[in-house]
Amino acid sequence: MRIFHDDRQRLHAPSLELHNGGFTAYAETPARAEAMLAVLGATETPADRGDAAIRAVHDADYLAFLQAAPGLWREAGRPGEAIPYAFPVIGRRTLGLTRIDALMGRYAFDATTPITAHAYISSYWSAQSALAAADTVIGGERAAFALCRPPGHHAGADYCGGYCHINAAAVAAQAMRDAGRGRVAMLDIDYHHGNGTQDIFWARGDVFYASVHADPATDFPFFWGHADEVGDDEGRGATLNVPLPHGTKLDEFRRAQATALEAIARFAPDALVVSFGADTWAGDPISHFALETPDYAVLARDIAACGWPTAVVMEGGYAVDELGHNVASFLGGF
Ligand code: Q9C
Ligand code: ZN
Repeated sequence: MRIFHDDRQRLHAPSLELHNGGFTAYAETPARAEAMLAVLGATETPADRGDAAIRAVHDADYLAFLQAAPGLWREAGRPGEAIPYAFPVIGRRTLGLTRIDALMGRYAFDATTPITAHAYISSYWSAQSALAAADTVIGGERAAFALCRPPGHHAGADYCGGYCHINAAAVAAQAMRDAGRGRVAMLDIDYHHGNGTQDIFWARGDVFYASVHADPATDFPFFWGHADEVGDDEGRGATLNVPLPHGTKLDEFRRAQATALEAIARFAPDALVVSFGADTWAGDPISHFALETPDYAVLARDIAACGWPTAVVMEGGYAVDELGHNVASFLGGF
């Protein structure tokens, strides 16, 4: 399987994150990409397809902000990376504020996603890797892998969060639509619900979003991913959420994924984008499922058996030492 990754995806390297009331080492590190590269072997550098496909998913003012924020932070006299702390929760006007802290809150939904000087460039190349995988699949290959890091599925059209700034999987799905694939499905099997992807396609009937994830009653991102969220307007019925409890093992996860695949099959997609996270692994330091390394091959075989051209986009997975093996197991299943 062709694998796409650009070295610039490893520039973004936040130092700290707010975790359970204190600051701890940032979990989403460049070492994650290095761990995958060490096990997966040869990768290809994606071509630079420009930012039109990124702009097809994200708002222009948000993308301008991502690029400006590190400079505004420095101009405000701040050391280190830009982190928000005040948010205009539902009902507050976003106003025309220009203070960096106001902008940070306006364009983020959590405080765990610093905008470093390299956040945009790393996320841009992560999206280019996803676009290369999408093009490969559109070109006739059965499957391709975008070794995306930073991840993307928590980023919405105009917000960052959950370690994500640009939603590479959504960019890939939209690119497939723009390349003439009439119906595109997305299967998200990261431990966390992909709230950004859900929001982006919430009111659209041409992109089906199905997610299997930890119950947001107990897990991040809390405010999205509940079973009664099904989409709206044209998109009503084109969102499916299957929340699962802590301790979930292969059998239960596989059944939930089968439910998602059956719904996708009824949608009859022309192509599939998989948001794959290995944070469902039993030893993941920030998650609470209990999948084992060989389980990923089982899940991948179930997906591959559906026969849809599939671009796999990397999302989470924070047990760095096992990450490469978990990803290799999954890709091997194709
Ligand atoms: N105290 C992805 O897997 N923070 N993002 C959790 C726990 C956010 C995970 C904090 C986790 C985001 C792509
Ligand atoms: Zn995750």
